[in-house]
Amino acid sequence: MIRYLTAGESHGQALVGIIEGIPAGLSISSEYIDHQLRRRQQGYGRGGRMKIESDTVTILSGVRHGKTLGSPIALLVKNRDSQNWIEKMAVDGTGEGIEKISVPRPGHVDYAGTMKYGFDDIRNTIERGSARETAMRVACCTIARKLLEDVGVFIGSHVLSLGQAKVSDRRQVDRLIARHTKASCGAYKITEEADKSEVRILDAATERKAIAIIKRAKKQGDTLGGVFELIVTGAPVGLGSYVHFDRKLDGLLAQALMSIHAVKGVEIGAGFANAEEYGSQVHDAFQIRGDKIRRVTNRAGGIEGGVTNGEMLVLRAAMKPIATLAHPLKSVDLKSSKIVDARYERSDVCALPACSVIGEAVIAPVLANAFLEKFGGDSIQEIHSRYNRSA
Ligand code: EPS
Repeated sequence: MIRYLTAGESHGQALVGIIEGIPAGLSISSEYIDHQLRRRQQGYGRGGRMKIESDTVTILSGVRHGKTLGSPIALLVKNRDSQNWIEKMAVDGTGEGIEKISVPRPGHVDYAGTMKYGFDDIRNTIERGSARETAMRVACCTIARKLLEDVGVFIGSHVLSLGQAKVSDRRQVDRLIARHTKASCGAYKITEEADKSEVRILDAATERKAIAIIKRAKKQGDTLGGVFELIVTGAPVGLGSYVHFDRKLDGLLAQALMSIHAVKGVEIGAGFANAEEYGSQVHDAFQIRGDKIRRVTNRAGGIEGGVTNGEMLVLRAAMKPIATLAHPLKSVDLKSSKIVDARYERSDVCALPACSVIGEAVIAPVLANAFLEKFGGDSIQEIHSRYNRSA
């Protein structure tokens, strides 16, 4: 099975990752991963750090002549900004003379993390608590994503709402999705379409409104979050399981999404709206389309009982506004116990577009594992022959 680990502090020398369980023979290149890293850096509302970084991956092991070897794949993404943090982030020495941070930002992990580890400097928590770590997650997960694409499973995303700017005509977006998901790369076409927008919103009027409120939030020293939607096409019936709680695909997908910094809500299909309706308005009736068993609607979001049902997967995630505020809330100085303004640390006004790219990435290993559980093998050729035989 695929698993991965990341390490690295936000302003340390580099982020590193190891992903293992990727079968042999998968074509992969650093350019392919870099494209996803670039996408993660985009979006209207990002802060100064993204002007410094230009994330690129170095593949250190597990790939030879463009193909995976079945061995662990080690990855490296350098932090360009680390040049400005050499003394503050030095591995050696005592740190004498380096200013310690004692004022936590409400909403960030600063307070809880510092209490947990008994630090006398919140910097120790800030560094690993930062969403910078998601750069390496995207790098690792993109390899699992490539495996899915090899067997025709494509992931896409778009932003549904950003603060109060909400896509009002859902039907228009659904028509666009229906048109685009017919392409051979399915849901990825949605992502390419969303990438044309600085806020990854598919509807021009909402896009304009979103950009305007980010500008306003910036002026006010405030931040914004929102909701993004993930779409997966090409997933066959029967991925995941209903037989045990920790094998249910919806639960596993929700865990992966909830693990992204600032994601505080996950919905499968029309989850919350379904809760307000009668069952007859919610469940997706069967129909025969051509020679295929299909559904009239897809309110379940393509998963029933923790198992894919052959329809497109639809998931949504809610990101809270970033906790670092230029116009800060009240905090407490842990050294003096005095109430003071929270510290401002350079940050983004809105990172929702990046978050949707990270969402695409983190669900890839979950789906790839479900796929490998059913059709797995040691090499891509073996997987293809097992999958084709099942079709
Ligand atoms: C991020 C890098 C960070 C932040 C952001 C995400 O860089 P820095 O801390 O140097 O400004 O821009 O992190 C947060 C929003 C956060 O709250 O930690 C990145 O690479 O995505």
